Amino acid sequence: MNIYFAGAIRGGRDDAGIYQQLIQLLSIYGTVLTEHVGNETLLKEEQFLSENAIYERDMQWLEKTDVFIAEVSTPSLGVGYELAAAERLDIPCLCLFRKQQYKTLSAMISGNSFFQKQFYEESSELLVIVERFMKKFLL
Ligand code: 6IA
Repeated sequence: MNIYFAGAIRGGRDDAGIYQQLIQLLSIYGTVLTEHVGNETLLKEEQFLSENAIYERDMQWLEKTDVFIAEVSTPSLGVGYELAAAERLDIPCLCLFRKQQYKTLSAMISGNSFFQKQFYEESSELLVIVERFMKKFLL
């Protein structure tokens, strides 16, 4: 199973630790195409790719994606774009949002019934959330 994980890069790296945890959890179920999102070393290697190469590669990965998971607590133009692209391709999407004071999820995500949403407070909740979502796609 090909899994596309999306999380903020230029949007801000405050949640990078959570991305890394999620990628580890998701790796149990299949190939995470976008491992670099949670890995600073792999991200540094991306510096050698042109902006267009990054865009084209990510869009090609989306074409072969079975399941899309986005951590959307840190707002990111790139993640928003990828979510819209995943919706166009009819890929099942789960959006994870950490509840925080003064922060609310964009209505373009929370108001769109195509996207499944899960709200959490602690990263320790993610194991059960991911398990519940992923088991629907296991044969
Ligand atoms: O707008 P953002 O940068 O926050 O968008 C993040 C999202 O777009 C992630 O989910 C990625 O899948 C994708 N994305 C954005 N930038 C990159 C990238 N390198 N490499 C791979 N995917 C990306 C950016 C340059 C890097 C050296 C900082």
